[in-house]
Amino acid sequence: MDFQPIASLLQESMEGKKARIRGWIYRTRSSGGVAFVVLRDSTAILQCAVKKSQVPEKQFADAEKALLESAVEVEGIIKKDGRAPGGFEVQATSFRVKQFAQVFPISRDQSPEFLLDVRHLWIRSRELTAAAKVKATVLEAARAFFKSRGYWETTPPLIVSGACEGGSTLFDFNYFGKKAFLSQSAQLYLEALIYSLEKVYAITPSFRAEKSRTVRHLAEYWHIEGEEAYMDFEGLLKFEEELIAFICHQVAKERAEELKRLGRDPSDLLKIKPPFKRLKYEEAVSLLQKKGSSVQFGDDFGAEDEKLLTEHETQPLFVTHFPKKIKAFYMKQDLENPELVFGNDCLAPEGYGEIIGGSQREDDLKEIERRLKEQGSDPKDYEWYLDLRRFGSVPHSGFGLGAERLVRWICKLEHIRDATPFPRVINRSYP
Ligand code: NSS
Repeated sequence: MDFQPIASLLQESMEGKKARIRGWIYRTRSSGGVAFVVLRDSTAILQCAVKKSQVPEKQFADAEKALLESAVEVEGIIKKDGRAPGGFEVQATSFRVKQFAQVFPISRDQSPEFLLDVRHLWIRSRELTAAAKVKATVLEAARAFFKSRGYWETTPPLIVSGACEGGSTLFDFNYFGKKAFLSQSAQLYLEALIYSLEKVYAITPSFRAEKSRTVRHLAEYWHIEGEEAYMDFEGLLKFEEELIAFICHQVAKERAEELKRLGRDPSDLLKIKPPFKRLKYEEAVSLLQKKGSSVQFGDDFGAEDEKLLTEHETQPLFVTHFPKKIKAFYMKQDLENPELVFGNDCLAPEGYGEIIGGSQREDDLKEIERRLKEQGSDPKDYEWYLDLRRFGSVPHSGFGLGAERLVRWICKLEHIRDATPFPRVINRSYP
């Protein structure tokens, strides 16, 4: 008989059937000749009642002795039991310990810093496991959505020679004696790829030397980026909202258990529905001022502003038409109002804030050279990128979605670090 996933045993029809499971000890206690050992596998937890009279003597002694996280194989009969977690238990006929674990360093009420030091063990927790499964489904759904729209998945480089999002958050390193950087965004490379593939996306790590500690910044995060030839700003916003809605629906359908464990009602996600509300930057500034923010036209929104804008919303919303001065050189200017650009942020509701940054791209060579100079960059550093405007330039648009930002909102996580197994934040690269 093969080992069975625990989740497959937690149903009425299994009552009285034989079970063979393996996992790790999640909880354990013994009383009056019975060891109650709760086992955890990747799917669920299940209590095993190991009775002294039902198993060989040595196995009972092992069941009493084995500590948390010991690796165990159990055979027995499934019984309904209202007192057991999940409503079922296994009455063991065999209990084999594969490895006796040492005393597990994690117990209740430990500090966040300590839990980060033992992150390699803490990722076994049920909450982090649930968030990891949601993230896997988010990535799978994103790929499925791009595929349904005829996009090609591509593999842009992570070692790069220039900035995409400005120099202040670049990590540099010695690359065969020359300075090189870790990529902040695949955008410029995706732009190069549209001339052959037209619709492209990439899911890659992006790196940002974020010098402050916040609940929504990582130094290394997974970036879901798309770029499409001939797509205008309107088409871009539609694509973004449909992508977000599709991902939310897939996660609600496939990960309902995990969402509930994390405190998210899956029906919240099923209600996410385009079109999302749109606010021009200027309107957003007045709204914020009315709500008491000190933000002025020309300021970038901080986390607090985004919270004010979204805390009472249940749907994501777009902020569009930002002032040129606060946005990257590659965003196309609004010809009706040349101080503004066709850029957008998509903000998650309930106070979570920005999850996407996107824009229609400037496709005119002269204009983009001018913008580079304005922001203090030397167009010579972007020669290859400018070639894209010399040879067959067409209107195009694209965006970047932060996977952990999205997972944070979907899973209602307090801190973005729990949307990734080994978070990289300021001063931490261990474990
Ligand atoms: O800087 S962005 O707003 N835009 C870009 O990088 C574009 N070059 C993307 C593109 O058009 N292809 O970042 C995009 C998203 C942003 O909305 C966040 O969701 C996420 O990337 N992001 C981050 N997530 C986690 N940690 C940090 N530090 C972070 N920075 C951005």
